[in-house]
Order: sequence, then structure tokens, then C-alpha cells
Amino acid sequence: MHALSDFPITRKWPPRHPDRIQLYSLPTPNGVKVSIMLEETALPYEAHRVSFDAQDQMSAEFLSLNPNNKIPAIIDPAGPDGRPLALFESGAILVYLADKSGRLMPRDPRGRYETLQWVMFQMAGVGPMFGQVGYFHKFAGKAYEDKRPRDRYVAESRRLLGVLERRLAGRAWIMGDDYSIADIATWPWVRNLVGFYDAGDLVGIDDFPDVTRALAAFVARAAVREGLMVPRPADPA
Ligand SMILES: N[C@@H](CCC(=O)N[C@@H](CS)C(=O)NCC(=O)O)C(=O)O
Repeated sequence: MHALSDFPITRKWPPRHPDRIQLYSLPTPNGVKVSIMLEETALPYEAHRVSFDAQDQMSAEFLSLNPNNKIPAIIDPAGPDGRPLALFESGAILVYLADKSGRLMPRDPRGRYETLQWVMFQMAGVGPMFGQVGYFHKFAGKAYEDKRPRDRYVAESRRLLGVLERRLAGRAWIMGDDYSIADIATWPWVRNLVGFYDAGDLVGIDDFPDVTRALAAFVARAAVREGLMVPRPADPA
């Protein structure tokens, strides 16, 4: 597709600023990864709200961009070849925006692959496992009498927190002194686990002081505080 208007999603969420990156999202732990990255890098963007209440993620227009019916997704009107580039999966979007901006990812190949490794660790482990804790502790699964599924995900989440804790020993951030997309991928999920899911006691978060310290440093960042609010109420539905 050669123009933004070629993308069917733009019929449901018309761009007001077609020259900016179009973000389709909600302030969930996966959604805010991308808005935080956009705020950190100051890349111009326009946010559109994908309402789960309205099942927007199942609409034909949304599915035309992400057949996996999940936020976040983006269209960059100025992709690497100058043509629009559409992307879903928050990890892929973080890598793309790091490459586009030249920020928040080491330039040397060794550091780059190490950062990707921790982004993958979040995508394949932290996100899916913490999400299951949410399901069995806060949402429908909490009514199940059999606590074995919940306990399994709690134990796995504790194990993952332990991996992060050991990684952070003597490091400010996951990649050391430099804040990176590995942090942007990870900390929204830890924040969600102890905040929205209210599972801090369940996973024993106090046993992970370096995790708690890095999370506090993350949420203190101005760009993070901004990104956590996107889409804002004034953004078009
Ligand atoms: N691996 C995907 C996961 C995205 C995801 O799970 N998004 C959730 C919100 S955090 C969603 O859109 N859920 C809507 C649905 O499943 O219908 C990513 O990181 O982008």
C-alpha cells in the first residue's frame, strides 16, 4: 500500500495528522509500551482509542491491520522505504521505533542482540505469565475453587521476577546504565502485576528489591507518566 488512505483501518479511525505515526491502542501494559516509546523518542504520533467495550478490536477495519485482534498496532506513514509501514506486536513495534529513532537500543551488535534477548524474555515470559496471574487472581478465574492453576502462574511469575532481580544486581536498568526498550517492554507489566492486578503480596514482591527500585525509577520518568495516559480522553474513538 502506498498511501495511508489505502489502509481500511483509516476509515474507522480517520487520521487528523496523516504525516504522523498512527497508534491504535489503549492504556494496557502492552499498549503503553508503544506510547511510552513514542513519548521517550518524541516521534510525532496520533493516538486512536480501540475500545474493548465496543469490541473495536474485532472490527473488520482493525483486523485488516492486526489479524490477531490485539492492541497495540501502528502505521508509520513514512516507513523505511518511504512507503507506509503497518506493524502489530508490541515487541516488534519497539524494535522498529528504536531503529527509526536511533534511540533506546545499543548500536553495537552485541548490545543490540542482548537487548533483543530481554525484549523476547518479556514478550514470551513476563507478559503471558503475569497476564495469567491477573486472570486467576483478579478476573474470572478467581472464582475457581481449584487454586492449582493460579498457584502455577504465581510460581512462574515469582521465578521470572527472580530472573529480573538477579539481572538488576549492580545495574540501574536491564541493560546496565542505559535505559532501553527492554525496560519499556518489562516495567509496564511489573507495574500492572502489583498495581492493577493487586498481586504484589501474592507474588511476594518485597522479595525483589531491585525490581521494585527499577520500577519506581521507570514510573518517575516524565515520558512514562505521559505514555501511561495514552490514548487520552480527548483522542478520537
Ligand atoms: N503479544 C501481543 C499481546 C497484545 C495483547 O495481549 N493485547 C491485549 C491488551 S494488553 C488485547 O488487545 N486484548 C484484546 C483481545 O484479546 O481481544 C503484544 O505484545 O502486542
